[in-house]
Amino acid sequence: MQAELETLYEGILDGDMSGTPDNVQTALDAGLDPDVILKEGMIAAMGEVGELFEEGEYFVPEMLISAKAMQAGLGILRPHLVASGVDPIGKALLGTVQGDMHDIGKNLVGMMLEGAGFEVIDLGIDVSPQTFIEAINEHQPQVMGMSALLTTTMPKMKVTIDAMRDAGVLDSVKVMVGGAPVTAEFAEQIGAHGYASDAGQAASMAKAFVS
Ligand code: B1M
Repeated sequence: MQAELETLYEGILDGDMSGTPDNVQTALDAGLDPDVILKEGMIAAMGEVGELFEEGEYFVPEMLISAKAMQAGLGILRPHLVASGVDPIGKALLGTVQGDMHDIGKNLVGMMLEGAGFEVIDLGIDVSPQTFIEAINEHQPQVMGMSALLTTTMPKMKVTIDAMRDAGVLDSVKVMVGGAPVTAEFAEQIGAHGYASDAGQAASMAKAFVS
């Protein structure tokens, strides 16, 4: 791994909140592709954080400070992932499902959607089915994205879709789902219109939905 990426990776692993933005900037200054910085330097580091948690070497506080370091670094990377000055091609509603506090992947999806020209309404984390429905009625988006990182919160995607159907709003919006435990098969089973494995794919899918 290139030295700049390695420093960035290690910094996120160590939860270095103040150093990570500088490490991202150094990698950019070295001419590294923002996508490589994101995937190989940052997302890969969070993957190792997860492994260390599973092995009992990291606990929730370590996961949390690594996540904060990652978020701080994303602040520097954001303008390089998001195009500016583009007229919106549609509205996209986004949220992490009820009971789930993970938002880094969702935030990345939001950035990529903005980069693809969408106006993004991000409802945040722990979003109840009712909140999604109220936001659909208020904002009339063409696309809605739900994120879940826990096997225990994935079922909330189905609960939300069922509630949307009952409220009569499912036909007005294309629903895509994603997050580490989510699969294409699961998406089909719960009646989502699409599944995306990463933020880039989510943006391409959303574009296809509105074209
Ligand atoms: Co959590 N956590 N966590 N955690 N955490 C995982 C998910 C876990 C896999 C760790 C592990 O055991 N290996 C595990 C889940 C196990 C399972 O369900 N099978 C886990 C656990 C158990 C927990 C707690 C229960 C721990 C506890 O309290 N005992 C707890 C739950 C809290 C809750 O939500 N109710 C918890 C808490 C936390 C923190 C708060 C400390 C923190 C989150 C902070 C934050 O998000 N602001 C945290 C973190 C950081 C992780 C790991 C280490 C990293 C997640 C991450 O940000 N990855 C994670 C381990 C792992 O994922 N390997 C873990 C980087 C991010 C870019 O990837 O979100 O997958 P990801 O997004 C990807 C794709 O999935 C996709 O695009 C992104 C890439 O471009 N994507 C979408 C995501 N959403 C999408 C939506 C789309 C399309 C694509 O369309 C709409």
